[in-house]
Amino acid sequence: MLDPRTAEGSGVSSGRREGPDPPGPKPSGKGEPAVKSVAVVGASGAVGEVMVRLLEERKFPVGSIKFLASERSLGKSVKFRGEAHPIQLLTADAFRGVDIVLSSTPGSISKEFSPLAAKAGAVVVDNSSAFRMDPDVPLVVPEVNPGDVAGHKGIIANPNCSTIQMVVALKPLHDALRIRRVIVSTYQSVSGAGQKGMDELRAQVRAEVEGRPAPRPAKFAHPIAFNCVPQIDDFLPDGYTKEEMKMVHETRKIMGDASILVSPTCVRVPVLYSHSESILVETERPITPAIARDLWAYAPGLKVVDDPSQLAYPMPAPARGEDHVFVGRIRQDLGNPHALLFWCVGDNLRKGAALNAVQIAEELLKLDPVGA
Ligand code: 2RA
Repeated sequence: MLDPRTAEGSGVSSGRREGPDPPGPKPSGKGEPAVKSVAVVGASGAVGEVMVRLLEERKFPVGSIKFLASERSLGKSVKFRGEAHPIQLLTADAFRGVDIVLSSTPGSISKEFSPLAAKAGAVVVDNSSAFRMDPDVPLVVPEVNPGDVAGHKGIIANPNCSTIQMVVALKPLHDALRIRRVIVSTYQSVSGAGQKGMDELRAQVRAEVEGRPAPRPAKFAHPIAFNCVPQIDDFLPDGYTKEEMKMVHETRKIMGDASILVSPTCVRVPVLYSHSESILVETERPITPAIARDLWAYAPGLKVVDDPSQLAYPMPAPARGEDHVFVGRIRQDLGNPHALLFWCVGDNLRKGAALNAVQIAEELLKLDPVGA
């Protein structure tokens, strides 16, 4: 069953069907998941482009695909499996007959269109922040809480990039040692702010190197070239930013534990791709680097790169294009046997966004009766 709603009488049975096939997924062969009708919303954006490449790379069972966007993108086309598909206008009608929607649009667009897609019978994997804290919407990182996918009511939220990579690393520690507190400082690349963020860094670096006055900041509050900006998203009255509070609330929801304390500082750095995080974790049971390494050795989606003698540690540039979250610089806290420090790096456009969304869609396939 792809859609738990079908069990509640929405008209499509979850088992073998009598009579003519309804529109939508078709079995593609014995033992193969049924092919899906897929729509990608926002396919020409920085995350959307990666989503499309991942659907190809991971051989997602796409029966038909369409690419939807606002009027601004009309006239453009998206190449998928060697074929150019013109971008179509994002309307409620465009979701008719679609099984899975992968959406990467600003929250305001998601708020309007994701419920319409769900109403039309699709399951939406929504990359915006619009629904992440909605109690009726699962917030999923497949390495952490894949089971939550089954509780969807038509929309599944993809968490924020800085949260995703952190919880992949925290989950094995929490399961074994119970995390009490996390102190995290992020070093977030400009691609987290989309194509415009990358363009702004490149333009400012070029101007600086050529000795010209740098273009005024537009995407970021201050010049980002040769600088660090300790502000991502808007400030809240208590002095935290929205990005920081995403790390607090989303971590608790994904890990299913509201008692975890998270103390975040989010910083934009002049790096094009991949976010880095310096993390101190405090656990109920004592923790050591050896224990953490053992717990991480078989953690899904995670690789330890930690050999100071070889100057080996995770870094954002080599993490670009990688699916794994990388951890290294693993150290005991100097004064606390219940605390450990480490450095965590992940490609924010891949695991931090597009890959996680496609993995959620893959979890949906598992709910479908195989070859039914
Ligand atoms: C950023 N967290 O890096 C955002 C993207 N989701 O700006």
